[in-house]
Amino acid sequence: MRRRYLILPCLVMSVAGCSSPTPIVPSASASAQAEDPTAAPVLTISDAVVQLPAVPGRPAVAYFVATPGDQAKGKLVAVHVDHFGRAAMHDSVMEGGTMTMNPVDSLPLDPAKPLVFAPAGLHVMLFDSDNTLKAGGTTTLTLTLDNGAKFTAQARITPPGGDDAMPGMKM
Ligand SMILES: [Cu+2]
Repeated sequence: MRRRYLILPCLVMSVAGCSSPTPIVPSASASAQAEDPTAAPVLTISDAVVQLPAVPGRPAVAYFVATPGDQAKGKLVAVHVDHFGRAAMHDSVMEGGTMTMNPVDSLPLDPAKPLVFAPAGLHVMLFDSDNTLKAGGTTTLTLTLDNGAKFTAQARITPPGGDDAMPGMKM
């Protein structure tokens, strides 16, 4: 049952040369060949969106849905979005009528429960933009699990306020 845990970091590393010795796990390459390439992915990302800030220099925010596959285990520990220097997972909670945000270090994967990042809930704050992204474009969202496995998706860039926002419209 630990197969997938061992294989995915190997795939990620293959760019840098997976043929290098892996003394920690001698059976890793054999298991990789036995892996069914049509097997359901551990994590499927959908509805990925990066919402640009209303005020330049303020953080952007990313939303998406990450659906764990039947074999999923471990934790989501990091999110990266291309063109941003730093990303942080947050959760929004109501406290005394005020919405506040708490940092989230990790989220356990549960096959029965999609991780929904959406307004007023879980979200990803994006800092240190290189200011090249424009509404209507796309960028790459990367999720990293605690075992080092990475999953990517293309995220749509939306204007401040999301798809419904029109130029000059106050949200
Ligand atoms: Cu936040």
